Amino acid sequence: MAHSRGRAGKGVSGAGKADGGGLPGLSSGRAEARVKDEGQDEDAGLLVAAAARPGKSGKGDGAATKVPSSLPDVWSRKFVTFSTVAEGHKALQDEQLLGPFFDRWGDTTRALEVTCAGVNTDLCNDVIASRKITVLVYGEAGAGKSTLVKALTHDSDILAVSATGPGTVVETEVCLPCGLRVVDTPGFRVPLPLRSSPSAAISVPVPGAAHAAEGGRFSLAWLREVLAWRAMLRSLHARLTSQDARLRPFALIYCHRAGARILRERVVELLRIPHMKLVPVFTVLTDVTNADDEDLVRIRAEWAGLLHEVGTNAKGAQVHLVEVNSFAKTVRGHTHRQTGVKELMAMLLNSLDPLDALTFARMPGIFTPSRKRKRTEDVVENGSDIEN
Ligand SMILES: Nc1nc2c(ncn2[C@@H]2O[C@H](COP(=O)(O)OP(=O)(O)O)[C@@H](O)[C@H]2O)c(=O)[nH]1
Ligand SMILES: [Mg+2]
Repeated sequence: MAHSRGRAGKGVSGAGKADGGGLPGLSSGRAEARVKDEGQDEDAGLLVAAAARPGKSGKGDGAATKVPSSLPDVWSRKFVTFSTVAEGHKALQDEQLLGPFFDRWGDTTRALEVTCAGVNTDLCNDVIASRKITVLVYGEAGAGKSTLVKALTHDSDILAVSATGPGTVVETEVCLPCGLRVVDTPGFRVPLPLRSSPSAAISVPVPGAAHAAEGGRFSLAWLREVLAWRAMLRSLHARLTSQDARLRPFALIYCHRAGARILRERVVELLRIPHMKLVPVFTVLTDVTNADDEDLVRIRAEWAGLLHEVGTNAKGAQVHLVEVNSFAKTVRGHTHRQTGVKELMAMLLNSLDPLDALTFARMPGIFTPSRKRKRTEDVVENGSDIEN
C-alpha cells in the first residue's frame, strides 16, 4: 500500500477528501518525493531556526532545533493508493486499517462535547463503539451492484448475478475485517418522467441528447413505478438521517451500467439527497469496457453535465465519477481487463473524514436530549439510576 500526501483534486473524478488522521503504515508519498526533488533531505527532519525563538541559553543563539520528522505527519492530510486490487483487498482485511480514523472521530466527538453544551453525540459514540462504517450501494436492477460489491470485497458469497426481480427486497451486506460494511441493496426501476407526447414513451438505449425527449405515458404500471421510486427516495432519506449507527451511511455508491440510458432528472434527484447531506457519493459506471471509444466520449460528457447539475455541496465537494470493469472478461479473443476497482477502493477510504462526526451529532434544543443527558437528569430528578 502506498500513501501520498497533499490535497486531492476536487471535482468529477477527483479523489475524495482524506481524513485528518490518515491510515496506518504511512511511509513515502508524492509530497515526500517532491521534497526530495527540491534537494531537501527528508531524513533530516524539520529544522526550525532557533533564531526565531530563544535557545537553551535564552538568548537566541542561532542554533537550529531539530523537530522529529514524523511531526508534520500529525498535521498533514494523507491519501491512500493501491497498486493492485489484491493490495486493496489485503488492506481491507486489516483490522487496524481504520484505527486512526476512529481515533480522530473520537477526538472530534470529545471536542464537540466540550465546546457545545448539551450536544447529542450518541450516534458519534455508537460509531466508535461499533467500529463499523456503512457504505450503501444503490442502482437500477442489473446495474452491476452485486458484481461490484464482490469485486470490492472479494466476498464469494455475494450473488454475482442479478437477483433482483420485481418485489425482491433483500439486502446483502458484507462486513470486512477493517470495519467497512458494504450493503448491496435491491435494485429499483427508474421511472420515465411524464411527457405528453405518446411517441416520446420509447426509450433511447444509448445516452445522449435524446434523453431530454424521453417520457412516460400515464398508465397504472407507470404510476406504480413512480410510487416505488418515491418510496425508495424516502427510505434513502430515512437512512441518511437515521440515529442507528448500523443504518447511517458514510458513503454511497450509485451504480449505472455505462451503456445504459440516463434519465437525468431522476438521477439528479436521487444523487442530491446524500450529496447535500454531505455524504460522499460515487457514481460508478460499470461494464465500461463494453462501450466503444466514441460512446465513451458521449457518456462522459453526459455524466459531467449531470454531475455539474447535481452541484457542489456545503463541504465544497462534488459527486465523484469512477469508471469500472468489475472483472476481467474475454470477448471474441479480446480480454477486457478489470479496471477502476483499486481506484474506487482508495477513493472510498480517502473520503472518510473524522470531521463528519459533526454531521452525526445533533444540536441541543431542537431535538430530544442525548441518552447521557437524559440519564443524568433522571438520576437528579428521581434519585433513581434506572434509564427509561
Ligand atoms: N463485463 C462486465 N459485466 C458486468 C459488470 N458489472 C455487471 N456485469 C454483469 O451484469 C450482470 C448484472 O450484474 P449484477 O451485479 O447482478 O447487477 P445488480 O442487479 O445491480 O446486482 C451480470 O451478468 C454481471 O456479470 C462489469 O463491470 N463488467
Ligand atoms: Mg444484485
